[in-house]
Amino acid sequence: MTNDTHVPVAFLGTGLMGEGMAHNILKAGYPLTVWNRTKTKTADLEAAGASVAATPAEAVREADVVLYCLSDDNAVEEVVFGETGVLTGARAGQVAIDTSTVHPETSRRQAEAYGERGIDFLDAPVFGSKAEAAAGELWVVVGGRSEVLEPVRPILAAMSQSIHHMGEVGAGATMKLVGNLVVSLQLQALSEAFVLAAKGGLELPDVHAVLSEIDIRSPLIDNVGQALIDRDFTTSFALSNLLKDTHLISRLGAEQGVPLAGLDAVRETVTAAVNQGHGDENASALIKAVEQQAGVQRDT
Ligand code: NA7
Repeated sequence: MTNDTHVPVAFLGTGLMGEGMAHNILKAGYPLTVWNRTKTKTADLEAAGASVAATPAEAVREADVVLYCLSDDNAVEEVVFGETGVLTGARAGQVAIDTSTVHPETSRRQAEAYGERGIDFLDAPVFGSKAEAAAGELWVVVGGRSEVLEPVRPILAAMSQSIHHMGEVGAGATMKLVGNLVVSLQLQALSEAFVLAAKGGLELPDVHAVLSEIDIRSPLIDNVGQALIDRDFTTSFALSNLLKDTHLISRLGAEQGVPLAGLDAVRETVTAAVNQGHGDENASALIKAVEQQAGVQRDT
């Protein structure tokens, strides 16, 4: 159905990630209705041609495909299951796609509620942050049936550079938490390495040059490493969202009987940095907790 760009789409949650995703769906030619709790965040989309709805229920009423990108499980609870939520406006035949990072159980619960109303569901969280969302270069990991995914693939393709079908509903959410386990550990490793290097008398640009070249190099080391040198903590993925993810990963680990000692350490660091007041800064601000623990004084 959706190779046809006349298919009406609704997008809910136009935060750092959602705004870019919605813009790219609009650019691809789909008629788009958007909704966000904080109204100011839909102004640019409206100027670009999107319709703005007053409630999630109103936003989804005329749509064939409904996407959302919300902070966490609680936000999904309110926007999907709430009083004027998606489920109160949705109708049989629609496809709902949750791109938020949530627990796989939240995906399964949504699939069940939608299924009772004849609505198909995919969990389709995304890798990448604000820049990749704006550029339409996210990486999507999907849980759900192929027959549901294939018709909406062009819509997901409008906002991404690749789409990975991981299995049943919940498999996309599980893959996202597995990926963010690695992200968390890399951020912690890079932070500890920089603090140790600086206290050990090395120049950070020299350290970065080595880490960016040797056989452990990664885009995260390249980009976050440079931002740490510049002390640039502009938010593209908020530290508060990383804290939320460490809790989700811990819960998944406990449920699956997998001890995650590295992740436990990251969660403590992130919690300390959030308690220092850095929750709205970029996730890389977790280095500020490592610095404090190491007795390093910094102005920024
Ligand atoms: P942002 O920029 O913090 O955006 C979060 C969005 O979720 C934003 O639209 C919020 O609305 C919305 N939100 C949060 N809580 C609620 C409730 N309770 N009700 C309605 N809407 C809500 O985060 P990102 O865009 O970086 O991340 C989104 C997801 O992708 C997240 O799962 C990440 O881990 C990955 P607001 O504008 O605050 O009114």
